[in-house]
Amino acid sequence: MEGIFTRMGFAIVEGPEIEDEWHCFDALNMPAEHPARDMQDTLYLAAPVAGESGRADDRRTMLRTHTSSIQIRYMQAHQPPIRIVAPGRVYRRDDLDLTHTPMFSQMEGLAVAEGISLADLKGTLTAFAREMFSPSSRVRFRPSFFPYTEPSAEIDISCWQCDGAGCPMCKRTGWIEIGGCGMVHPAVFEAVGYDTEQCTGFAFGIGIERVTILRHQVQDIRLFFENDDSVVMHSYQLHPFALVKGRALKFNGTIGAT
Ligand code: 2U9
Repeated sequence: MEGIFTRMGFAIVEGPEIEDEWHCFDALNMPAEHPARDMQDTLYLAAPVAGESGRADDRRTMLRTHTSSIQIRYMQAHQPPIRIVAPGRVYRRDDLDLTHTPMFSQMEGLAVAEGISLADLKGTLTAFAREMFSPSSRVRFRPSFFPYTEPSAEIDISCWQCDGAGCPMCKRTGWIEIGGCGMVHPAVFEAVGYDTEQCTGFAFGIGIERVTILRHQVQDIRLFFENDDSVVMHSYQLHPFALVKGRALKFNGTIGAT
């Protein structure tokens, strides 16, 4: 995923997993008591930790619920034009099942400049889908709501198994949801001090495990975190430079062998 976006001119940016509420919620148009915060309930630390800025008021209390907080930090430090993707682990209160874990990974993208439009967003996501899934992929936007984008949409990709005809993989709909997106809400630009008359931007979020599950027909999201040898070795076969416990494993050709 990083390769596809860097080839389109996006820089990769990372940031802290322990965050403060302002970077995770307030700056993204989710003030205290906003109902959207309920859906992003997370783990709070018993005692705040000091942020790397060293400022006395830089106290971090929670695990980030999305990597948008990275992009808020990046905008505070850089003026437009910007084009970044922010991959990383995020945390949400969620019950474990086949498709949900309280920790998962996402990649969010953000492009801000004068004249950026919804057409740029759709073109970028279509180019991503054609490299990631199939050269004949099409992208569909389904209207949705997020406090930090307006308008907002869910991103559907035409099913790469049946090319939209309908099959078990797409539950006979012809479409597969991979994330959400929209045009950045002006309140977000105001929070970071950008001129809302000068610039517009698009943003998107894609679940990394979700993309992997779909591409490789993984049956259960928990397999990614259980450290089962056969899964680890199989992933290594797919990605020969995969690191396990900090060292590269050599694959001897037999899935399941260590
Ligand atoms: C900034 C402003 C807006 C990022 C966005 C989504 C919609 C979204 C989900 C996809 C699957 C999270 O991993 S997931 O569960 N994300 O639906 N994310 S718009 O919007 C931003 C980001 C940064 C400054």
